[in-house]
Amino acid sequence: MDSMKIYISGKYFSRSEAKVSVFDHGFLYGDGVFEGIRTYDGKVFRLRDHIERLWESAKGIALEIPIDEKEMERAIHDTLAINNIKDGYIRLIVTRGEGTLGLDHYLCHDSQVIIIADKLALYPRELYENGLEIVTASTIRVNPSMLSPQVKSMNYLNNILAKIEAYKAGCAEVLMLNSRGEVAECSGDNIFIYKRETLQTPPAEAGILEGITRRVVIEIANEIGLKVKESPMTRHDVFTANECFLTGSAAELIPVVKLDNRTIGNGKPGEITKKLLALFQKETKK
Ligand code: PXG
Repeated sequence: MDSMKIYISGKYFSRSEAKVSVFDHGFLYGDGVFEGIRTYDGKVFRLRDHIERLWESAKGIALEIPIDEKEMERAIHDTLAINNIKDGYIRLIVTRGEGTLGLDHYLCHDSQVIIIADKLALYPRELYENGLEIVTASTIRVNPSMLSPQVKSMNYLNNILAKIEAYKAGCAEVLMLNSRGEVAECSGDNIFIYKRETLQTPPAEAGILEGITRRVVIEIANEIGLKVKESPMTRHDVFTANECFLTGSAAELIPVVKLDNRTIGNGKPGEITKKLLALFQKETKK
């Protein structure tokens, strides 16, 4: 669709004209940060949280975002308006900018701010109705002492390598363990289980991206008096759970019914999962 208008550092470009330099370290090294955000009926969901996370990611890699938060918010709303998108997906990207072929970040200039507003590409409806089957990746989630998974950086190769394993296994998502062998998260979603009247999800220390959807689900669970535990989990906990689901801005909540070909609970999307999804969707309409 070439009617799409993409924001690049204050100007709008058609899809075919939206380009950055091949000397941008975002391109050369994945040196930059991003966010993926949903908009529902013209309202950007948890925009403050996403902006805060973007600024934190940037701080984590010593990248200065060339505009301030207010300006970013304005640019996001303008991009949505120009593209006439009320329900959709927003991708924010901030690159390190043009530099030399060397690694030196301090030689880079002209950091680019990019905003893409698009229609949603969701998991097929039948996966929400029947639940996902996932497999465990042999690709270990990057250790936080090497590169923090809290930094939503433009280098997603760790997650892509895991996603390739999902594809090879005929699955839409894949479970990633951390270097201690504990459950971390999926390639682009956080994971929850429900067992013994308790909702459980791996803590930040497991080496995860602390998803904004994850946070909202925890808030909702607290509001309805559901016990929530953020504590280390193993595959055993998933195998023996009554319910399992994934969370992410694009997916919202999606049920998981099999891990490594082993049935979770009764093999159908669980009641708590469905209830939380309904409450989450209510939250997006507020
Ligand atoms: N973990 C990882 C590693 C992620 O990349 C999430 C969890 C969920 O976070 P939020 O804040 O969205 O609840 C993500 C989400 C996409 C897409 O197009 C999503 C992500 C990354 C790349 C693509 O859905 N991140």
